[in-house]
Amino acid sequence: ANGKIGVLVMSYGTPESMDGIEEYYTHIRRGHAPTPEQLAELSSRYEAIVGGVFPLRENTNRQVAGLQAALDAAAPGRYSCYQGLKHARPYIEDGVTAMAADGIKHAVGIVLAPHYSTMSVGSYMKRAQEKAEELGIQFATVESYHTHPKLIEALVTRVKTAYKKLQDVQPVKVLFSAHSLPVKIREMEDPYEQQLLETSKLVADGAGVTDWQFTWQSAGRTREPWLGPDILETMKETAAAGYKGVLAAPIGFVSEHLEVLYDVDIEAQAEARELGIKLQRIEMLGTDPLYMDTLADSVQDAARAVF
Ligand code: FEC
Repeated sequence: ANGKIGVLVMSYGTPESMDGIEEYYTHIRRGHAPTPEQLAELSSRYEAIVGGVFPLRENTNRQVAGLQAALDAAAPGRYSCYQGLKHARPYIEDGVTAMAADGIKHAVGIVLAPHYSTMSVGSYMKRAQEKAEELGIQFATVESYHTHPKLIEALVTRVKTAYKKLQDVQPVKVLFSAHSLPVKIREMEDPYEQQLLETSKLVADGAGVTDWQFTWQSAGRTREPWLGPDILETMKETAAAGYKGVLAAPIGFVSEHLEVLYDVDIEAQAEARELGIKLQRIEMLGTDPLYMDTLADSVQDAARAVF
């Protein structure tokens, strides 16, 4: 047996190449292959983003390495990180299998997304726990870390920095955003919306911002209703109300990937030009030491509570 505590670091996952988009999209759609039109549309979004075609993979690798370093600094030799992706290889189950192969008996799961929803973090954890149980690993979970003081501090700094870049345009409204989910989460007493509002308020207060709103982004392309208003709609209303600038703060995400580089930097930016207002986005957390410490603290708290 291996006395170390395994840490399953989970993230959304991204295709490995343009050829891998179909398999990835089929996995997201729970085994239903996309139509040629849907596939072409998603491929064109990946082609359009800057910073490499699939930046999420490298970003996740760096975050996992950063968390390992933060844990090594806090508790030398005690933790060993493994990666598990929701929709791409290495899948969540692959990560748990790798831990078992190394003789790990105790593990903590954490997702690179600060807010809990049964449809997001909850579904990662369900898969991880099922595999862990099958392989005889005792598994503890970090459900959310959306109010961790270091996470808030890192976001406050980012909002302040981006706000300064909008000095020449007034008035400015801060738009906090996160990935939309189907409206049906409201019937499940899901904490997602409440947690996102908590983070937004703490960051706004910390940055001394009074003019802010929470809005959704990146809603799925399905027929069921998704949580709104969408950021593009909110931008229209904001411009109509006389604002000259918006500061986009996608606090539901921690990395630069399609939902930020396309949905905000390309789509929302085009909308801003159309509306004649200025849009500035905060920098994503990436491997900010404050974020790495947030993850390391959360992992250690979960391990202490259970093992
Ligand atoms: O850069 C990349 O390659 C991946 C970017 C990416 C992230 C991400 C995060 C979240 N999603 C969440 C929920 C849903 C639901 C559906 C859904 C669909 C997609 C599609 C792509 C995609 N998501 Fe995603 N998501 C990312 C990418 N997501 C591509 C498929 C095409 C499209 O609709 O745009 C709908 C599934 C269905 O059809 O049933 C629901 C949530 C997050 C944030 C939390 C997390 O990171 O896990 C929630 C990054």
